[in-house]
Amino acid sequence: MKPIDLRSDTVTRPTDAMRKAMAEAEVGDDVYGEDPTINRLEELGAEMVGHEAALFVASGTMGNATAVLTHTGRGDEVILESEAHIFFFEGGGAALLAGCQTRTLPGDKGVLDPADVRAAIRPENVHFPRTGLLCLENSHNRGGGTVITPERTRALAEVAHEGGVPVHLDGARVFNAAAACGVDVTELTAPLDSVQFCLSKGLAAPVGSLLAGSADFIKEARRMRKALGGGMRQAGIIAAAGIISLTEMVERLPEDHARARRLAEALVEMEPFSVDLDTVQTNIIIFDVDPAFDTAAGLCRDLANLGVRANPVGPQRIRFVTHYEISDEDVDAAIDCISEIVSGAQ
Ligand code: TLP
Repeated sequence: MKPIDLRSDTVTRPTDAMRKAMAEAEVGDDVYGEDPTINRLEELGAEMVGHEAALFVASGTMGNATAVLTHTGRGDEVILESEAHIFFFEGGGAALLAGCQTRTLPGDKGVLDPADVRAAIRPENVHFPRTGLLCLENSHNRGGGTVITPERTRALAEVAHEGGVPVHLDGARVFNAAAACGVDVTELTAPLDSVQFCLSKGLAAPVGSLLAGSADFIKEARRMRKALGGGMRQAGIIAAAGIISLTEMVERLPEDHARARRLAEALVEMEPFSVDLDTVQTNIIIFDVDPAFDTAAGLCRDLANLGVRANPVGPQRIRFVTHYEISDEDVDAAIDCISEIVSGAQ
């Protein structure tokens, strides 16, 4: 059996069209602004998310770090949802690189309440840090791929802007979120001051993310990217794959969502697992394993022995992610493997 890799949508390999585009890419020195393929990708990306300009960066983490650095000053406070990727999984970059402290607020399945954000924005007072930035995450990874709707996005932007605070979106999977809401992605991105979105998750490029915002913001972000060592040269070679991501890979995302749903519905039927189907809105499934049955690590080991790879995200919690290398047959085979383990243990 071919291995079924549900660890992440980052595991996808470039498509044949991407490899061809990469081999044929026209390139130049991007630090001089002379890589035509990067320029094309940046223009296309900015236009798609409804912003003036965009910057090609090596990763989602670099895009988020560049955004935090560009928006804030030392000692500022950054408001984040308490399970946000920027807070949880990015090496403390906001503190390490931007000298910011983080203020986390619990969300409902990863989604912040505008009233909580309003209450967390610091008034002017010599004792307080300045609230420098609000970061949102759509879809929300640790929330289970949950979505912030266009209405909630606008409401959150409004309270932040009323308090003079810019808003950055960690939109690593924002095209998944838009597909789930059935809206153009601009509904989720245009009301915000900057957005980072990944080409190398569900969109299957080998490398890269884009950071989008106003022309002035991106001009400054370009300096920050350089300071982070992210000024690349003939990187049109990789940007070429990103253009295919945006032109060919966005439309198929609902297939991944349907497969995630099917997998989640099968898990719900199995005694040792609990999954909140309300959270299964995109291509991520997070579910809990009854400790009387096994630990998350133990079940992942048993699954790996049967050719299904998955990551524990807590002692009793596992994440599955669907992507373009997971077919309907793979979903069936994964369900069979899980059933086999469950029935073997009884
Ligand atoms: N997430 C990865 C791991 O880091 C957990 C994954 O497998 O899901 N924002 C969000 C919401 C993300 O999920 C990720 C990657 C990033 C940012 C960072 O992107 P990269 O890995 O390109 O730095």
